[in-house]
Amino acid sequence: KFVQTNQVSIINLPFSGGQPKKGTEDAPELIEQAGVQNDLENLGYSVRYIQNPSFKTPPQIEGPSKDTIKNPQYVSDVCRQVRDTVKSELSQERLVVNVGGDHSLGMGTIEGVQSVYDDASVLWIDAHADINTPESSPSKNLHGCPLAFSLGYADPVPPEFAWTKRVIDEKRLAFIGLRDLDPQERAFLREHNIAAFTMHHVDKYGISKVVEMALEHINPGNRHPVHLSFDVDSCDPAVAPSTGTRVPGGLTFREAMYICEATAETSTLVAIDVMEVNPRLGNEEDTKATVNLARSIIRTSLGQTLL
Ligand code: NNH
Ligand code: MN
Ligand code: MN
Ligand code: MN
Repeated sequence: KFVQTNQVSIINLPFSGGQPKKGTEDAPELIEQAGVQNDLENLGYSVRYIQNPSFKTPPQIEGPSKDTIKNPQYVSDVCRQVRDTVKSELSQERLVVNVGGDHSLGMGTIEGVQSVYDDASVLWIDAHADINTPESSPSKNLHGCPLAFSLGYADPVPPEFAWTKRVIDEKRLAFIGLRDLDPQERAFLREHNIAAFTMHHVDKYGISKVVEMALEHINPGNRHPVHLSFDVDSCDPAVAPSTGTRVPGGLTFREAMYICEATAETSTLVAIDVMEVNPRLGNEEDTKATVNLARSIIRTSLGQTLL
């Protein structure tokens, strides 16, 4: 069903069009410079870098009203391109690491993964559920909406996003790290019985039990490929200070790494997203810590800390 390979494609996605703070477009280059390729080569991987400089085109402000979703055409065009790039790399029997950029890119990475592995599970690590529809979104920022597109909840689908489809089933999706939900997001999670582990669950059961429950739910018997989508704001602001929507009370560095290690141990990982690093927020030390967190998420998910 899925390949065991040492070939990895790192897809740099310099994009900030899904939310209002400039800067996430600078993250991929800094994460690359932190030495990710060397890390992975030391682990025995062969690395191909894919660059998407065309994403840097500044978005025009579309939608004159505060009641409509922001930059729909720009986000849609980029995400569709991302879907195609992810699909093409996975089709060559390679693993993919998608380095954002903001989390609206997730609608593209999910469709790309699902187009090659249609039974893949998604483990979404985030303070937020990113499951707003354009209509339900209070902020009208598309980085809060990718999963609504992947689950087919946006009804009607805005014309710009007509290419998106329902590509994942609720039973193949789990969250860890949630602590900032909008009303309709909470309603979707309850109504569809989605495996949603909040920080309350992390405190109550501990990270090991939570990861075990999440993986057992979406990937019983390790029979499904896994797509790990990691928003760095899942981590505590002390751990990931340079990100656009910091929420107190997040994952510790070790809890974040534990999630990556437990996923690595299943040997079912086919794709990783590392999203929402914004090097323009915070001071130099903050940026360094957050870029290094991203680097650690990547190498740990690919086995660095396992024996
Ligand atoms: N739920 C909010 C929204 O839809 C916040 C989304 N922000 C994120 N998501 N960083 O991960 O706008
Ligand atoms: Mn997110
Ligand atoms: Mn599918
Ligand atoms: Mn988030």
